Amino acid sequence: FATMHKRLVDLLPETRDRLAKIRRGHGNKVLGPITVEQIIGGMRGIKGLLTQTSRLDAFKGIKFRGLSLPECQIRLPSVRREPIPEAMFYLLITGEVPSNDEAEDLKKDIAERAQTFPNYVEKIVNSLSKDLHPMSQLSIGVLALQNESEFAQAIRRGEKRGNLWQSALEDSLNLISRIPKLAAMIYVNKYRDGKLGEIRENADLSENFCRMMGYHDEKFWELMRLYLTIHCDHEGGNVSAHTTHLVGSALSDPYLSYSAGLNGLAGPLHGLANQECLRFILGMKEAIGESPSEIDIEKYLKDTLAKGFVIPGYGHAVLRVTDPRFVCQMEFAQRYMPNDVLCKLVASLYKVAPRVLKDLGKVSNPYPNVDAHSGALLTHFGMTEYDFYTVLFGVSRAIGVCASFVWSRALALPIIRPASVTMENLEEFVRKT
Ligand code: CMX
Repeated sequence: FATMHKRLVDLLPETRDRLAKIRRGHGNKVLGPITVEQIIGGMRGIKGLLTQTSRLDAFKGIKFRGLSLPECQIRLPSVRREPIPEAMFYLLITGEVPSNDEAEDLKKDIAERAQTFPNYVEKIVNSLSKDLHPMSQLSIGVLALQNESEFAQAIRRGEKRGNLWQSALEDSLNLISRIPKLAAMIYVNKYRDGKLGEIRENADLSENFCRMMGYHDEKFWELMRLYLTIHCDHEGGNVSAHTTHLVGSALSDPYLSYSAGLNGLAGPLHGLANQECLRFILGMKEAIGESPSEIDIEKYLKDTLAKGFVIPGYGHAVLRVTDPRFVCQMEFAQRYMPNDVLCKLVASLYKVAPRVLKDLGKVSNPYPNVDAHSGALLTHFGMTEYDFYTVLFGVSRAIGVCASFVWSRALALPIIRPASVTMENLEEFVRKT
């Protein structure tokens, strides 16, 4: 990773200087008001975090270091059509599109690190009950890797704050290279015969991840590249990124921080929606058949809502349009599997669900999010074990939150400690205004 490391060293003084200038010259300026509704309503729209790696626009969707998803697909080094995950990490860390050589250099480094998976973690993961949810297993595995943390050692020996980004980067590269094996172990232990597939020295992270899980179809490796690209980062306020950032601000190392982030990702309103979507599509197929009419779908959705359930894969806390991450999965489906029954059902649902949700009159965004499509694509290639899907999300999200972690330490961001108010405080405020 020598080239990426060198680039980061070059970028540091200039980036630190930019932030210092903003702080010195404009620290007192007001960026926006905070309403009572925002305090009660999950801090929606409050700009309170500094995240370098990506920015989410409510109408245009995610931009990774200023590049939209389609731009990443075109510009980042790729195998076949989709970017390799290593290239995405390079982009998120440096803000620059790597050359093929630069991406290759990082790919080699990550592949080498993947070979050094600690034995004791293997033993811990292999000893876990198969009944334990794969996300709990992943979080335990990442926590167990913490014994390897160079960041924790640097803290113990009193390393200067300004230098901590170096060990943060080391830990991040180790975590990103080892988490696919951890996830693959969980997969083969829970759903297969416990034996990991062989990996290739020259393969990218996606191909080797799929090989370890026992998938040998090149199109599946390509789907995994797409999956790992679109789930890696979604600016700083989502639960998994925010949690990782919050825990990291206490100078907990990347393993402690990301294990906490994974626990947030495992929530049904966040990453777990991934598995719920496929369950929903399968339930719908069971109830109204493989090619239902729009009227049948509408009735099914209304019945679901009447029972008090949400429509998984629809809605978003920030987005107000169809998620571009949904769109590129739909394009993948149209390109490779135009006749797939589940993908067709996803497309039919997309024609009806926004209208039904709009009619409720309370849903801020009635359009599909990233989770609405992935299950149907994975099922097409034989990955039907939907309670594993959020683990794939977890493998991908490590790329974004680790890049942010490195920058948070490089910029020596302080411990996060917002203030809270009591209901009496709010009532007093309301009386006075
Ligand atoms: N189906 C039914 N009702 C929905 C809904 C959906 N898909 N999306 C929102 N609503 C409802 C909310 O439950 C809320 O109802 P109440 O006021 O009765 O509690 C109301 O509409 C307003 O909510 P909102 O402002 O539109 O949405 P939030 O910002 O509060 O929540 C989200 C966003 C994603 C949690 C929500 O849309 C949802 O529950 N969606 C389904 C689960 C899902 O797909 N999650 C994955 C998110 C993707 C990610 O993690 O990145």
